[in-house]
Amino acid sequence: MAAFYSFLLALLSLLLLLLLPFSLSQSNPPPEGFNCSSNRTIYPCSSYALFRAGLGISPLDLVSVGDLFDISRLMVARTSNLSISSVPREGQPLLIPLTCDCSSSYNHSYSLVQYQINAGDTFIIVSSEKFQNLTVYPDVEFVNPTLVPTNLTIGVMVNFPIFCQCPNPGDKVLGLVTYVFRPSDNYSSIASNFGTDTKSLISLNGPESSVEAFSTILVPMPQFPPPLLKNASALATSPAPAPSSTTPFVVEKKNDRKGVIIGLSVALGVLGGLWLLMLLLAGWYWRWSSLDGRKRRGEGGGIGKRGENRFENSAPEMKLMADISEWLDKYKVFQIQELRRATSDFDSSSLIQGTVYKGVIDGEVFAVKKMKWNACDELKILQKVNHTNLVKLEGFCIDPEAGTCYLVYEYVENGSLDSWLRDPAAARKLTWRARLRVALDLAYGLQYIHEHTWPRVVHKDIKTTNVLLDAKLRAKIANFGLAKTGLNAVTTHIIGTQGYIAPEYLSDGLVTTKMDVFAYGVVLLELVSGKEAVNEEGVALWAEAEEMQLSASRKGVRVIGWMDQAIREQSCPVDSVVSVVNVAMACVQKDPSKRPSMVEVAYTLSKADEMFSDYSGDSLSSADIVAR
Ligand SMILES: *[C@@H]1O[C@H](CO)[C@@H](O)[C@H](O)[C@H]1NC(C)=O
Ligand SMILES: *[C@@H]1O[C@H](CO)[C@@H](O)[C@H](O)[C@H]1NC(C)=O
Ligand SMILES: CC(=O)N[C@H]1CO[C@H](CO)[C@@H](O)[C@@H]1O
Repeated sequence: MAAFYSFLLALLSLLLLLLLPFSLSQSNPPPEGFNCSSNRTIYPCSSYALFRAGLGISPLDLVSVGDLFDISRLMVARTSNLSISSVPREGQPLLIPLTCDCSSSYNHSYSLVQYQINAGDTFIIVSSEKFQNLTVYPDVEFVNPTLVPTNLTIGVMVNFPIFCQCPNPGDKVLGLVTYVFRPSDNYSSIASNFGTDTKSLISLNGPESSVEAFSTILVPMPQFPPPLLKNASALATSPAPAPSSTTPFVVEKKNDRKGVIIGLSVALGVLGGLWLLMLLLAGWYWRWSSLDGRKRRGEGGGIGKRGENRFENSAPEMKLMADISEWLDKYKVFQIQELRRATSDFDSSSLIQGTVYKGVIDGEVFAVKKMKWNACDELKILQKVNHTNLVKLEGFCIDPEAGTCYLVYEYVENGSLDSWLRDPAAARKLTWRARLRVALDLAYGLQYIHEHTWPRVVHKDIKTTNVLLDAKLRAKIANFGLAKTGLNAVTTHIIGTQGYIAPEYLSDGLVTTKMDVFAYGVVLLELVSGKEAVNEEGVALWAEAEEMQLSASRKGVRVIGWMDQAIREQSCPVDSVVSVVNVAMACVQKDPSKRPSMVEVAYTLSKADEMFSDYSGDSLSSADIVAR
């Protein structure tokens, strides 16, 4: 009998062993995190996380905490009941606003935060130390299926799924706070810290005895600020300005344009403020839809393979309550009436292009871009950047009734580079010297966002339609609408999309600064050739250029035919043109690691520019180019 049982046991173990690999390979939901629950409010919703400033290696000052969660210092200050200039003490509780969404593929609710991997980072270190256990690594692996956790490349963007949950429809709460239960905590102290009761904690999280140290629990927040933060603000250290080494504005020189608007005082109602924060945060989704030729080239789709896009389909329809009439951080908040007056009620005579209108306010000209409210995501990026070669955002306006949002930019007189290159008369005015300057301006602008912002900003949509020329034909990069957020949806196979998009992004959805370098290389090729990034047959310019370089060695006459007629007519130094083509070809290499950084590009091009100064007047000839 005993022999029979042991036989049975052995059989069972064998079965188990055989089955195990199958059960492991199935994508079961990760063990942690909160399940989406059918009786919750429709996702997404506004939620919060309690973060403690400066614990271990996690950030201390408001700017760095904001950077970690991809929100502004102002938002962190607002939801943490602190003044914007305050410096939190170590361990001070901060309330981080999140947009909580349900992923139907995992049946878990998360707020995805993008994080760029630095040296020494692992999923475990970042989730347990930087994000203080607000998420755990199995879930991180789960939402980043294409990344190998043991082989993370520095600079790669990773989604960290911060745990969160939406309240039940009937609950009278402002939101649920994701709270990491510390060994010294108990339900009654947490309840009194958030102005709630232990009963609600038990019903949300089960009995206190079942909660393990450093696991996450949900705490309802019936009022703002919760008692915890009322006390905390009293303890906050004096209003010394945030240390400048951590602000993203250190490198560039501030120019005192009269349009620069600095205002700090904010008089938002608390509720209105929270709604605005939610609004600004919730824009994972937005896509740029004006000013460009994407429609013309069928470029609308893009690539939908990446983890972050799983959450992009459920655009929230939130009612906007904010009636904002004061200054918000660095930006002027415009009134809708003001913008209507400025643009003759958005009359077609004021239309510049797409949904961008020219508006005159107090004698100063602005460009006003009209978009759906969730498009305001661009604000988040733009408030981190300030450079002469980037189009400057001056302010914004939210029209809650229409659900629209307006971004107000400096007006850049001479329109897009694209329109200059396509019009033969204009292209002639854009001399080689001017083109070289444009190339340098763009290189400086990109170098700035790649090297001097943290986390690094990747523009993701560099192309000639997003390059604007000012009165002196100096270039400025516009449209940060796609920056750091994903493209969406399905059209992977449209050839036209490949015009500016780096191969590794197409195949793996990799977002790094090197994808901007690639697109920049294409812009250089356009500057030299005057051609579009994709021709009528759908062949990418960079592919054509590669071919041209090959045929050049076989003495093809095509090289000269390939150059822009408008600059061929003018005399210009051959060396300078050739070095720009060389830089362009280096930028469009298929292997991203072989592409130069924008620092190197800017250096090389400035040499080409110097070459121009020494230029004595040799004109370009076919023999010269073919010989090289
Ligand atoms: C996160 O949890 C681990 C235990 O799982 C703990 O050792 C660590 O200190 C926690 N991190 C923070 C920042 O509290
Ligand atoms: C790690 O990643 C790099 C680049 O992504 C790749 O070349 C290398 O083969 C990978 N190594 C392992 C052990 O997977
Ligand atoms: C800086 C700030 O917003 N402080 C507020 C914190 O909360 C208390 C109580 O509601 C307010 O009186 C403070 O003004």
